[in-house]
Amino acid sequence: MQIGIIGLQTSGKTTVFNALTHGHAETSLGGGEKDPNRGIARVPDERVDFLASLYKPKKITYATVEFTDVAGLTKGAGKEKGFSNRFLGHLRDMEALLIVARVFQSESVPHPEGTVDPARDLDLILTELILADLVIVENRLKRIDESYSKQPAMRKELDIEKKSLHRFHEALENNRPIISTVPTPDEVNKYIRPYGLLSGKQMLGVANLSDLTNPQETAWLRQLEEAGQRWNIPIVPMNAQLERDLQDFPPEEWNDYFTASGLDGPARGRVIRESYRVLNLHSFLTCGPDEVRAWTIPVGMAAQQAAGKIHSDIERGFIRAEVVAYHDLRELGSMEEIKKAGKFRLEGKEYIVQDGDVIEFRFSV
Ligand SMILES: Nc1nc2c(ncn2[C@@H]2O[C@H](COP(=O)(O)OP(=O)(O)OP(=O)(O)O)[C@@H](O)[C@H]2O)c(=O)[nH]1
Ligand SMILES: [Mg+2]
Repeated sequence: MQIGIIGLQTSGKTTVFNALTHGHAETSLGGGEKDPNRGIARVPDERVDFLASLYKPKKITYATVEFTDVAGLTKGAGKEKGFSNRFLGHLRDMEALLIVARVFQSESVPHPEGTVDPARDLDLILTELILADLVIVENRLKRIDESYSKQPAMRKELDIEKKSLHRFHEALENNRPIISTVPTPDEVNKYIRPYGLLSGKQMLGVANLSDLTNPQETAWLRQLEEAGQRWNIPIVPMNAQLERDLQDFPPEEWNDYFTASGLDGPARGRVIRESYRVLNLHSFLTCGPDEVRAWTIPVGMAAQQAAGKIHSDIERGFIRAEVVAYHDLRELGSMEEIKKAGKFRLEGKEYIVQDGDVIEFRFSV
């Protein structure tokens, strides 16, 4: 599961990337196409922490999300020929986009639009994505019409594709992203990903701010949140620079810094959890003396398929799942107490796994 970080130049994409992945990628003052930074972020999970305190396992494994920090977008880049192939290539395989909008003010960091205005920037980014997608969709529609005579055997498939692309086109012409048409998984796999249609990806926004005790920044944040509502993009406020810098200090010392900038605490966990939510993912847990682990699955996945995340043998030889709800375990404190209280469930292969289920799979091969 991969998330691409995009935004205008100097919005703080690399700083956000570093804060999320504990990275040390070089930040800049804008300009130039660089190679993307890639990194893994651990999903903070108090359920894993609690299970680890019970089992004292040899190994603790959290769920992860992979972030890719791509070079900055510029105004006008989505028009006519669209984004560069390099830029699109880096983003094609991403399942979602994390859009960074700049709320912080800084004399020493030039803003590509001359002034700070994150709501305008979000509109600008969405407009560029929509324009770039329009170019791609229109070209593809032209090609399809040519293909009818060249590949008559493909007619049925081309008809299906054309119908989807027309739906996308209508949204784009009305200045709406493709994601607003609620694309089917088939449309994502056959058209949105291979053609690199960026507005067809799930989106999440980060408001990169420095000081919410400053009324000007608070006002900009409000405007950005309103713009986010119009585009249906959730916005998470984050002081990325501070979070990046505090990583080298013990968490006990963090509080005062966040309070001073008008925030409750780090946003890292929330950004990662929101990423999970927009991607429609959640976790089930396994535990024992060897390992306590969170496993990422799509919401709605049945027990047998979920077992396949651990090993294909367990999926094939699936007998049943022994399931304990995390909150029951937390309340009762141990597996023995769970058994006494009868909170232990046996579930079959069709059972829809819930977020935080603690599972032991029974299987035979
Ligand atoms: N004052 C202040 N400076 C920040 C903040 N976030 C980032 N910066 C600075 O802004 C500059 C740009 O940050 P980057 O993270 O490199 O921005 P970017 O979006 O990756 O820039 P490009 O990759 O060039 O498009 C750097 O000098 C950062 O140190 C912040 O919250 N406050
Ligand atoms: Mg950068």
